[in-house]
Amino acid sequence: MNVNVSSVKRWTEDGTLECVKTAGGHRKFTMQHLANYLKTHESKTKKANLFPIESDEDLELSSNILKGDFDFLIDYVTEQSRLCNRDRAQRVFNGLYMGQYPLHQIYDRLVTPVMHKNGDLWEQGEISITEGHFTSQTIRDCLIRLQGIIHTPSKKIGTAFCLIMSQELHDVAIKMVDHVLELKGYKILFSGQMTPSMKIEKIFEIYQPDRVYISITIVTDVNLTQAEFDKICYIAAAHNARVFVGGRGFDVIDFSHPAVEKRLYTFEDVFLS
Ligand code: B12
Repeated sequence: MNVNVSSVKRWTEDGTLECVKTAGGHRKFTMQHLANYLKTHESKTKKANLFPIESDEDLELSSNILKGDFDFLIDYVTEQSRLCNRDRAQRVFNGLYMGQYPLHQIYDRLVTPVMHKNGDLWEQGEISITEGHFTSQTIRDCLIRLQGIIHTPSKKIGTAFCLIMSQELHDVAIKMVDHVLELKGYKILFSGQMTPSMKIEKIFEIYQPDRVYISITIVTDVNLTQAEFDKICYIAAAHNARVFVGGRGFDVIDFSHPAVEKRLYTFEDVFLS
């Protein structure tokens, strides 16, 4: 942060900067402590190094994060995640968050383009299918780890059920929806890939979600997916839960059910929903 140790000590003593004191009296700082501090002291953000600078590559990366050069960051994260360099890809996620980018912007401006680029590279035959999997799984890990350092409100404002359909494996978008809503203060029910619609009414009875977010990317059997979707909407309506939908699958699925509040396109939309 380009400040001397005595300033850091002073800030911890007057409560400006949180820390944990060990039994031996040492101060320990988590990413969360630093993120909270930077959020309320924006002028300091500009001088902060977001991670230890150990090489020219680190310096270039830190400067591109602070400048918000997303073209550079998209290329960098795509490459590092294909190489399974989790720590390097993670630096960008955490660095952007520490640099005060809202989570939904990191998802809209970095993760979505990286996933699309990964798909394009595979389609053009520039990377193998396994490398495509490396990229998407590294990104998934980075998302989860970033969420681990983010402070989510302990007071909940509602319960959101996030799901994808029984034929679907594409769960990165809905995982990001989950995280944005968790940060807003929702308790999240996340059922992951290939959620069966069988006995789903029990979930509504037991957990009583007041919102349902459904992502559909691929539709292999239109009639089946439509029937599952209609069933969920019907049950949601019976439990007064509002439904939000997203994903290209809704180009072919009719979502005009009265339970559906609206179709969302970006993670900013989710944040504002
Ligand atoms: C990663 C990936 C996979 C991974 C998924 C891993 C995982 N855990 O998610 C694996 C390898 C498993 C996979 C499998 C398959 N995949 Co795939 N996959 C992709 C890839 C590269 C990225 C998808 C992704 O996560 N994108 C990131 C999200 C954030 O972006 P998005 O999906 O465009 O969503 C945007 C919006 O729609 C919105 N959004 C999406 N959902 C929601 C929900 C809400 C509530 C909101 C608000 C917004 C929202 O957010 C995004 C922001 O704009 C895409 C390529 C691409 N261009 O997307 C192909 C792609 C989606 N796959 C495709 C295909 C064909 C398949 C397979 C059939 C391949 C095969 N032959 O086996 C299987 C299908 C498996 C199945 N039954 O689901 C096609 C789909 C084409 C089509 N007809 O629609 C694509 C487009 C690739 C291509 N160009 O051919 N895939």
